[in-house]
Amino acid sequence: MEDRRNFIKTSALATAAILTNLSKADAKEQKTGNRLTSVKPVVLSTWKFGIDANAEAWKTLANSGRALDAVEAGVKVIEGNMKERSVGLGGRPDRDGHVTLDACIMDEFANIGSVACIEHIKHPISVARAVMEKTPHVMLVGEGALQFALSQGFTKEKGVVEESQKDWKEWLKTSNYKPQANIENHDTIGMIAMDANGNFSGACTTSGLAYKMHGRVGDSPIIGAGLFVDNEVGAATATGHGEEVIRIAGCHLVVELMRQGKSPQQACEEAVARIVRITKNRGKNLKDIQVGFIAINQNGQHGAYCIQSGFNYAIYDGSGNNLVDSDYFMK
Ligand code: SD4
Repeated sequence: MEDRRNFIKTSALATAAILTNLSKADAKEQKTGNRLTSVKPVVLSTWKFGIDANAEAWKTLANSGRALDAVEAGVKVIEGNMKERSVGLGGRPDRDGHVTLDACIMDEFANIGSVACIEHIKHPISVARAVMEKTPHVMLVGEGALQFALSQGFTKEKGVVEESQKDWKEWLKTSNYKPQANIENHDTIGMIAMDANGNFSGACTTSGLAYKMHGRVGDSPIIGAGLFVDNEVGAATATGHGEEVIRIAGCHLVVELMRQGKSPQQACEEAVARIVRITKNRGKNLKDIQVGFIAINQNGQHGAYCIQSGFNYAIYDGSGNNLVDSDYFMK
């Protein structure tokens, strides 16, 4: 009897100790702004086609898979859709008629991989991942990137899809290069995710701005510009005029602002404000520029902001897969 009483007493004390430790840990989590279980997993991606990409990513996330696998699988859906005119081989060509693709990927360990100006490859994001996992480098471009892809068993696809050819021939009649804000309304796909373990990854892939100069590279394959992940803080990705995103190292800026205590929304707004200031200082017309950022932090909070109306993003969390209109600067 005595033994049993002692056992119960000891058990009760042990349980109390565990509970105390747990609540201390919980309190610490709250205080340090660490991740909360209720918001995991979560995935966000740019534009309306983000809904389809998120749905694919969710299959991995919902099964406690890794964010890295989720984001790669998610953006591949859009890369593989030949009807998309701004991502993958269905994208519009440069002014010389080449479809050149940019993509990058980043994981929770700050592993990074990127390809720029690669041609004839259906899934540049997977080549970027191969650069990350199988080379001593972080970025391969042009012909070298293609040769590497072929050495890894990727297939060389031929030709430009008919619709893009037609658009290009039409464009050649004027050859007027003036990228317009939201004209295609579904641009680059940037995707950021936090998995069930609270780890972040991101992926970004695009055919870039239509009728760009041959060899032009935008922000999308540049770690810190079109995408940035820091497992201690969160993740951000961008869409829009890449030159403007690169000018402020946009996604690195968003993540660093979150590190300093800004919410994802505040961080996206401040990054846009910086582009606005710089654009004005450079005497350029803000009306011609669109840039949108999306971001998440360790608490699963998210934010989005852009220069002008028209940008939207898809978010998939415990409450489903939803398309949201981003708030914007030029009201
Ligand atoms: C680029 N940021 O190549 C990409 C294009 C894009 O909305 O996102 N357009 O500059």
